[in-house]
Amino acid sequence: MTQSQYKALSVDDAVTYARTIPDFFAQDADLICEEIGDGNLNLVFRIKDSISGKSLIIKQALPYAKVVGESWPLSLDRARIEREALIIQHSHCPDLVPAVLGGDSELAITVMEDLSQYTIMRKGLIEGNVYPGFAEHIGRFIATTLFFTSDLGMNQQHKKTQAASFSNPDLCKITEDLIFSDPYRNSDNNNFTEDIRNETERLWNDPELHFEVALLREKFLTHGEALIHGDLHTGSIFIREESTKVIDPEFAFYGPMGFDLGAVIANLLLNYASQPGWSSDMKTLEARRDWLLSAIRSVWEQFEYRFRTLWNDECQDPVFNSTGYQDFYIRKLLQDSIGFAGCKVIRRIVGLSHVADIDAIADESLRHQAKITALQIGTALIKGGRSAQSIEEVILAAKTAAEKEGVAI
Ligand code: SR1
Ligand code: MG
Repeated sequence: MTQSQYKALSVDDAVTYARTIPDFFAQDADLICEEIGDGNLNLVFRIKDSISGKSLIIKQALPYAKVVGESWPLSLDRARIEREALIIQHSHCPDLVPAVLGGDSELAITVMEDLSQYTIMRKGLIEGNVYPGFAEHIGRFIATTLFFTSDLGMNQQHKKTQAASFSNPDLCKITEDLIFSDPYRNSDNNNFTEDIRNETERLWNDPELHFEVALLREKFLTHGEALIHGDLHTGSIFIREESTKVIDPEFAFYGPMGFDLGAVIANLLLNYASQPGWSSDMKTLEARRDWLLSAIRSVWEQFEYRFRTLWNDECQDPVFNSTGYQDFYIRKLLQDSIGFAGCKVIRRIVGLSHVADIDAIADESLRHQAKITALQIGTALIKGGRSAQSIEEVILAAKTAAEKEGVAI
């Protein structure tokens, strides 16, 4: 099939395609299909055998951003990038990434394992669930996938070839605009409520903040350290108590490692800021917030432990074992992660694309307060990231913002 034969699948087309996956459904299986995509960019079909219950997912990229419409064209090559990233990530962490069962680059399709027995982590956190295995899982995912796709852990000539094949300009441009530009100026892309206009305009008129954002934007544009997931928020994580699966790496490219860690930290902080809107009493609020802060600490510690172990055992380049270099690198990663986390918090409050943790809070004053708390945390992280020495500085920024909250639950 040539590119011109691309067409958006109907549910019937999805069933027909599902039947071509070798050794999956019986030839005479009665297959039922629903389109379940609720994200910003793609179609997602679940195809299920009505008798055995066996199922798979077909994800298809649309040639434009679904959230905006056809006026925002997007390359279909992101489906290939997502599929190839999933395959690489699954090869490093088979228990943490769904298996790819097939795909077609011209139709912009990836066929993968169905995870319908899992919950999207954002929803689970809003419901007040805690996940004891999460920090180990996500710390290991980030450390392992980044280490083995970086100059530390893979052949450096092969890395250059791989980086070229993961050039992802359209999706990177979304991030460059929505995360590293629009929130800091009066852009038509922004999407904020009038009750936070003063705080938003303060973001537009803060030279110290703009300087730090420029440094982070430069890192995102130029530091091809590893094959990063590129959009590792809690909507890209399927979870249940004992298991975690990372999905949706369509924003994958060779970028700065701290961007993935920052995304996870930011989304735990957004939930932290939102908790007065979801907790029924002060005791519940305190317990949930304590868990979220200890999860942030543990994600960093698990990441650091895994990354250092891989470095000590598997580093491909003897020069990188020079005394002090590993410590220097890890500190820089922590600082980058904190700065990126700050940018990723702020974009979800004033930028185009928001999160349900904040926007779905029913009580107007608690919703307002959650936005203020998030903006305070985000600003503190961006301004403090470059000098940070410990993950405790993130915890302190969150607690400091929470202490200023005025509205009681
Ligand atoms: C137009 S896409 C908006 C956002 O959705 C994705 O999940 C990314 O986070 C992107 O920035
Ligand atoms: Mg996504």
